[in-house]
Amino acid sequence: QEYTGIKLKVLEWPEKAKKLIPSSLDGANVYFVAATLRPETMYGQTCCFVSPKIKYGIFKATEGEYLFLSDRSARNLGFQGLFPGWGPLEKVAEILGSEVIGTVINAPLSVHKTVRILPMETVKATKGTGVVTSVPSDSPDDYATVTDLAKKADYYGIEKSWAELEIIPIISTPKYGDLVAPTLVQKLKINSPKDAKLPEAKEEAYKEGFYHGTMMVGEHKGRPVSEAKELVRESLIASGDAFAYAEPDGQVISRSG
Ligand code: ZZB
Repeated sequence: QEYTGIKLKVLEWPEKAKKLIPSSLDGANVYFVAATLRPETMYGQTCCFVSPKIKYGIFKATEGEYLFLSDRSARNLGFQGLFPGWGPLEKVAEILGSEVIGTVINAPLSVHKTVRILPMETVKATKGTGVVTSVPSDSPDDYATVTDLAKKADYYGIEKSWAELEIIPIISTPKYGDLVAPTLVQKLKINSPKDAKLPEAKEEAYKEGFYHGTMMVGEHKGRPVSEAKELVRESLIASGDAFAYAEPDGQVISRSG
């Protein structure tokens, strides 16, 4: 799997996390790295998810630049020739997802520039970076999760407003209109982030978005998603806001990728 690793820069840590960040990181930039297959949807980010139960690390990427992701992905990244050295990135801190809930971050390209880290219980430790940026307009899982977070904000220990950023239409489709994910979630009567119909909704949203979607915002407004996808990815990589991230998938990884 070839993912795009989106870098969401930390603007402010919550109090509980501050104690866990080594002082050697004072003045350095730390980025949450979210693995996505849909770079063209980055305009619609409203938050970014971690699993409260997964143990993450902060890893040194280059001088003054650190990445927040799962151990497994840091190991993979170390062998992809993106950063100096060869081998797993150096870990400088270890933090549980639950301890970074509420972190204020910058979401590249997003209409909502400043968003929060929020909890998602269905994040898999074995996929991507364990960090998932949330696009509720086009991802049924994300829509089901933000809806649930807003409904049970107290239970999740968050402020309701963090989960209630406006969901902006970014891709238009013939079948499901301008808000593919909310439309599908309603149509399939999905009412929880653990609903068994979510994989079906995800599959359908992927297909409709890719084959029939048109961009409604950004530099490629009016272009088919199938063309915009690669263009958005390239410009995110060129601006330093993202990098290519290959999932090993059992196969040998070469240095050139
Ligand atoms: C933003 C986004 C916007 C995504 C969208 C999807 C959609 P796949 O196909 O199964 O590989 N994801 C990434 N890592 C994880 C994880 N560890 N646990 C759970 N979900 C994860 O899924 C890749 C997508 O699943 C990624 O792309 C990410 O969410 C999420 F509009 O990033 B995506 C119809 C989907 N739309």
